Amino acid sequence: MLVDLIRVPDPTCIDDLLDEPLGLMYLAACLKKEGYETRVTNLAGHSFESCKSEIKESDLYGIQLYTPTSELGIEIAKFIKENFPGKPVICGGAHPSALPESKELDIFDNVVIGEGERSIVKIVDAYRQNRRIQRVIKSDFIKELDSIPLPAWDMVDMMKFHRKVEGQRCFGIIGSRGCSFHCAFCDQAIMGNKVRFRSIDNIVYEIKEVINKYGVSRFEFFDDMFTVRKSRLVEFKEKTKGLKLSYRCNGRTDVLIKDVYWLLKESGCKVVCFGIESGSQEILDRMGKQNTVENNYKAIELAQEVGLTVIGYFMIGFPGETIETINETLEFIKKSNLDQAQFYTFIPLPGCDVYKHPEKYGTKIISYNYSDYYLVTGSEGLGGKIVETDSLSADELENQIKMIRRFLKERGFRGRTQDYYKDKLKYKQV
Ligand code: B12
Repeated sequence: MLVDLIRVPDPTCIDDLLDEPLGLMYLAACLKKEGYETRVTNLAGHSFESCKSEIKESDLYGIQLYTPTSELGIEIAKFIKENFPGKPVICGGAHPSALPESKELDIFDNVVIGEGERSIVKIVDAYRQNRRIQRVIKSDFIKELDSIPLPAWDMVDMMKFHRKVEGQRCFGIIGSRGCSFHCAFCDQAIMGNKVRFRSIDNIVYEIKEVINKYGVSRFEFFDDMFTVRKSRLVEFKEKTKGLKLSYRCNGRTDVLIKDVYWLLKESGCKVVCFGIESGSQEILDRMGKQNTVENNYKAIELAQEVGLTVIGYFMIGFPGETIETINETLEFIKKSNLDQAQFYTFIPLPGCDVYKHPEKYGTKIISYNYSDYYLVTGSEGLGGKIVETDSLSADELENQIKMIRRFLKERGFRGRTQDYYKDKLKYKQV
């Protein structure tokens, strides 16, 4: 039985080939382990028209849906149903995990909520044995992350993707799943709000496999909580000695322990990215960030003191945003010594609290056209026009984003998402 796992293209993305489809590669590894023939069809970089010819006959199709690409994914499912009649088509990923019962997903034979490693095997087993299985399957969070096989890198051309650390190709890796915070803009439908960690040994084993198979010792950690446990960082540093790692990770700015940043630095971290979001304490509180503007300043300073490059992520247009709060954010950028600032338009992604309860936040969702739910796109780096705040219309918010892009350009920041992989960006010499 051949299972085809499909990554949908994202035409709004500035670089659709930035990262390998890690989630699908995990699913492929699990299916292969159970003896199923598996293929990952990576449609990134294609238009809907050009991707059709890439889709080949198979016994079962699994499609990953993000919200802004869900419509395209549904079109691909229709294409498969028309061209390969009778073949089951199932879906999973962030969008169906948040809205599993939505009408537009009716075309799918099965919908998987959450981490798919166990569920996909259950579904494929059922089809192979001609057994009935419920349509919507809610996956349990996988407690023993070490029990999951390593991602099946051989299913895609790993060197085709563009993510770089210090100008050289890096591999995506995820050492923990879930986040214990409850930010109102975040969709936690897949990984949940309890953090589960892989053992450091298991992570180091993955790193060594990548080095041995691909000669690559550069990584991007996608974890939300990479920096929160100092003891793990100590162990990580010890166990990766001699591997000459270079990596990038996310950090939380309420970690104000200088040792932590030394540990990052000494284990090969070059860049740490903080979700700063706003220069306004009021907006941070409304977001439920459980963090302060003061911590944001301090953490940037601490990380830079040890020689890390610091990138800040910001969000514009969260409910409550006004010209004044935008100015506070710009003030923050002027005063802090960030190496790079990246701005995104706030989008109430299905699954996040603002999407579920817009009235609680005093905001209006003005579009339910999911193709417009992109955070940033195009040369102007604009986001979809999805919300308006009490004091700013969607058009006014867009004008503010344009103004911010000019501001960043004047300051020599690139400021658009994904610019960091370009060779041109000079990292600070340390
Ligand atoms: C790293 C990351 C990225 C990377 C690339 C991710 C990758 N490796 O492919 C980049 C920067 C490119 C990216 C881009 C975007 N991202 Co992003 N990203 C993340 C992040 C931080 C980790 C994702 C990851 O690699 N997880 C690890 C793997 C193992 O999980 P996974 O991919 O979700 O797959 C699992 C399940 O979803 C499920 N599954 C997935 N597909 C399928 C298919 C089937 C058939 C089945 C059964 C199961 C299944 O099983 C997998 C294994 O457990 C998450 C937040 C988070 N911490 O989870 C956001 C997140 C997934 N991203 C998000 C968004 C919105 C985007 C963008 C749409 C932004 C935009 N352009 O506007 C784009 C879309 C890209 C695209 N290709 O369409 C949202 C999704 C919300 C939503 N409702 O869509 C998230 C959840 C952030 C958030 N909390 O709000 N992202």
